[in-house]
Amino acid sequence: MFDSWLPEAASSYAEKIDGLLVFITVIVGAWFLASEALLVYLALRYRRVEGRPAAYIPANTLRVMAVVLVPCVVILVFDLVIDAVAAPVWHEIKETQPPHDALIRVSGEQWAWRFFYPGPDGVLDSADDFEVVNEMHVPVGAVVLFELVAKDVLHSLWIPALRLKQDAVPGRSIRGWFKATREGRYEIICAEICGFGHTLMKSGLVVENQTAYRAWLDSQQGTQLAEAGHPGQR
Ligand SMILES: [Cu+2]
Repeated sequence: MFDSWLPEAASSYAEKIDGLLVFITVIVGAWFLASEALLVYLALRYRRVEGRPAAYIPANTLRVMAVVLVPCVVILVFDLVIDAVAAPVWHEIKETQPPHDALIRVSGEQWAWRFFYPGPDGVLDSADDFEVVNEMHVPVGAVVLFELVAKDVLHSLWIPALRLKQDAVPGRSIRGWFKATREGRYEIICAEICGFGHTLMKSGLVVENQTAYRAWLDSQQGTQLAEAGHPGQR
């Protein structure tokens, strides 16, 4: 039911995240409705009545204390249930790193995303690296390992279709992974207010088949080598 309100799910772990969202929404939603209903009932039931003085009820018996303690225990139990259900998902996404097919360094700056590709040697910070601004290409069905950095202030890499959000912190290189499962073009947004141009800090994620991805890689490498060879013409 709630799934249709969410953006298209385009990663291997998107459905698990959506499942957690629905699970937590149902539990919290039920509590919200129950507590608001009780609030309205009590406000009406014990409203001011002429001639009925307000009563002072000290919480010195277990029966009275139970009014607070029982809901606290129930909430704690639900909290632990949510933790238990969410922990395996967290472990899979954040604490394990499947073997990767592609490596990309993602850099947030005021106000753009920059993507560094390792080039044919597969190693970053080598001579054949190339960079792209505001558009990341990845092959569909491939595990992408990303190294997330920030050049100036805090940013947050948010790709709603992948259900991926990760803060980018200056001075740190944070690793993560995703596997895009559907071809298409998706939004990359900055989810951390990072200054005047924050709302303009949007990029595209292009998920494409191997052939198109190879062709794109070749075109980028060709362009950048040509540019490097003719610096005077830029
Ligand atoms: Cu930002």
